[in-house]
Amino acid sequence: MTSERTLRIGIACYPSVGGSGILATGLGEELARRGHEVHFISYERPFRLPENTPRLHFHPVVINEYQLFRYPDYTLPLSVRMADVSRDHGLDVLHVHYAVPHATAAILARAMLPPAQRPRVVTTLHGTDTTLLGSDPGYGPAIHHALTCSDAVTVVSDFLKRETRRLLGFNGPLEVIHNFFAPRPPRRSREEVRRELGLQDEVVLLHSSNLRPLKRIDLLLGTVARVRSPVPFKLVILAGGSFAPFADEARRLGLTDRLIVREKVNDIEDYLQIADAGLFTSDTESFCLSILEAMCFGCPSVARHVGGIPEVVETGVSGILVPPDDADALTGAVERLLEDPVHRTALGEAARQRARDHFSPAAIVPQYEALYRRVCGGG
Ligand code: GMT
Repeated sequence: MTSERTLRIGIACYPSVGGSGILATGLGEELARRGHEVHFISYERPFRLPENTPRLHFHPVVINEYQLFRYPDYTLPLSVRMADVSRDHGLDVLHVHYAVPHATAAILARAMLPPAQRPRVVTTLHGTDTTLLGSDPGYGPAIHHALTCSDAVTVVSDFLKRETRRLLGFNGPLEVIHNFFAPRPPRRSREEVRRELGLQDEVVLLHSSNLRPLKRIDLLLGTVARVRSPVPFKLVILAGGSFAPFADEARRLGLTDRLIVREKVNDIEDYLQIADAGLFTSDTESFCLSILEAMCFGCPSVARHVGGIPEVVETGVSGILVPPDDADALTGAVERLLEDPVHRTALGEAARQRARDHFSPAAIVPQYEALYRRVCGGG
């Protein structure tokens, strides 16, 4: 903690399994650890947010479902809660993660307050808020408006900065602050987790995601099905959603005995610690927090050279990136990692080092603190 005044910071995010919520939760925790007062505002307690932690508070948004409305509205109750928390706790900054609907609600909340009680609004774009919703004519103009009205806008990669300019036509200042991950100590030993998964001497290939279409689970399963290697291995999927829609395809590809699926895992570190290599097949990622989570445990990943992933992984050094449309290259890279444990360990150690040097709380959180102080007029 520095000798500078500590800040009162509101954080709005999605509470469920998802990269932007994980990042926002980790940031709040780190800010509280550094002496700031942090107030989370969301419809549910973010799933990784610890209870009973000094300076860390949670304010639920209550949504009444009126028969009158065909679609329940979240933006207005969220904005009212943001305004209440800002006023009651004298927030300096309202930091909103994922533009829709958080940035719009924050701008409205600020406008509802008298000038002396208005917090500064910082918006962090995470990915699909630009790349998907940004080009949707039903959302784009509202997102553009909220960005224009924010006191600062950050993006999680250079890639996302370029896409935000291109897709949203937003010409205001955009600051790149990469994601970070602060792993918690695993709750169980490696042996316990391997036993739970029924593993003997297999190498563990890990995939973790929300399984949405852009994660390309078809390509993930197809890649694993094509692997020809004498090395025994299992694909462990940590699914942020239901795997049921993919079960038939997995069976058709003969992967039933290869595959271990765990849905909605809270203690992700338990599984990360036993991962030998990661496999990520997304069509695009603005950053890919899942790859970083694996890197923190010395696990190198194979992924497609898309979006912001090359900012996270230096190919051939801390992981392997392959041309986006080369399915054979994905399989080849997996086979190489399976069969060459020395290379795998070298990549994994470089990945762990890179995560520590570039994407740790120590490297990233001071960038957010400096930004908050700047928008608050503190230099
Ligand atoms: O779009 C998603 O996959 C979910 C989204 C989220 O909010 O969880 O992920 C985005 O934000 C993450 C955290 O900044 C990034 O690591 C992901 O790459 C990004 N997803 C995409 O850009 C597709």
